Amino acid sequence: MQLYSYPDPSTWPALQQRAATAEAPQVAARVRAIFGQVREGGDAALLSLASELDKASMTRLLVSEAEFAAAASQVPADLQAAIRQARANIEAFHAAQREPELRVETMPGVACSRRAVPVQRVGLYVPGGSAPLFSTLLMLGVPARLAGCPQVVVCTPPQSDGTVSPVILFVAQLLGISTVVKAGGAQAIAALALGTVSVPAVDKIFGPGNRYVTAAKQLAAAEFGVAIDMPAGPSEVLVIADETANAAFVAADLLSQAEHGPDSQVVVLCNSAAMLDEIRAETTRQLATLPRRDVAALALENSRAILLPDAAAMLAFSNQYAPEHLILATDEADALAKEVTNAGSVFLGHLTPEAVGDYASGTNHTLPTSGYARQYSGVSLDSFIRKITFQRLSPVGLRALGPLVETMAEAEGLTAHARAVTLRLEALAGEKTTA
Ligand code: HSO
Ligand code: ZN
Repeated sequence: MQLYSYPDPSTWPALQQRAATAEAPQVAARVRAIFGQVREGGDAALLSLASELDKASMTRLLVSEAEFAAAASQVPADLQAAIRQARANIEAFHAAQREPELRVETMPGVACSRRAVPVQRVGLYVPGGSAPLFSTLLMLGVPARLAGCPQVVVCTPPQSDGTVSPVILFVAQLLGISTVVKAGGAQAIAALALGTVSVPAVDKIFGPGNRYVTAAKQLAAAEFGVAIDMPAGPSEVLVIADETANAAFVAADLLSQAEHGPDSQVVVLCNSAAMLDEIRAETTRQLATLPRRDVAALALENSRAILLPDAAAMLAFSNQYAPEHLILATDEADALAKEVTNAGSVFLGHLTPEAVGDYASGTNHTLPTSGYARQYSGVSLDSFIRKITFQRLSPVGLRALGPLVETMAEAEGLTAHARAVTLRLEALAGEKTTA
């Protein structure tokens, strides 16, 4: 971890930079080619890409009923119990996000309302690779189910033996999701955007992935009319620690982000030189004991430990950086939390590691990275619904509002708009009825 002592605020933007993605043009070209292959070849292209890229030889893409049936027995009882509690917590937090239908009479006889309607077809991407993240299926599948999305399609890369992790299948079953496609990478996103015989096309694609998946989601959004949850980059954490922090806890938090991948971003801010030294020493010590220490060590090479004068400076830095995860490792966490303006999800106090939000506290772990916390929220129930507005005018409403709309339409030179009102007002005038 690089150490910076009291950097001048003019140098902060450089310290807040995320690692550049230099290979972007090649990635985009490769992704475009894969979209072409999937468009041309459909299921056959997906099978041949699985054999080429995942080293998995398969004859069918969809997980079969027999595979689902065999899954639960391969998941240890304690893991099943943990997953059930996590699911209950995520469900409780997301169910509470439901809003009642909104009804407002803006003028007498002018009734406006707004109703939430689920996105009809959603695709959930669950990364596989070195560590299949079944927790991501919980984080996406629970709100998709609560929102009532009629079609939920999961894509996840096959392991080299052509199977999908039983834990992922266990979670899918728990959530009542029966369409699980063995496809990963850009080809999975292409299939969800374009549709194939086995993979239904969807309206919105969710989920994290490597840079090919990310580029594919961007292409799907830009050219194929599919919505995506949010732009995504490597996972990141920023910890604000003061002299009340526990160095071992902070180090463990930094490493839990670092172990995700070599491009993970880890930043720690501290107003005490002694505490920051301890945190760095503790990080080095704990790193050596991690099975994924090679990955974490690479991430730490690009990570920063920054000494700042006080809490105000640390908050100002963090708000500028807009971290995906923000940990407030201080006795003053509640007071500092009030000043947070840019962050994906915030972890308060010494007993709240990011890990609890990653799995089971109830908040969502699909969060904006790369500074997008300035503009975007994390995934929530809202991500799976649209709000449709309705209005109805009574005769009283039309008589009151109609003339105003005629005036406005004429002022914009839009005669047909005015006429759509005038004809109705005339019809009302011709009727004997009042009201
Ligand atoms: N920290 C990751 C989520 C995750 N952690 C999944 C463990 N499993 C991105 O928010
Ligand atoms: Zn994590």
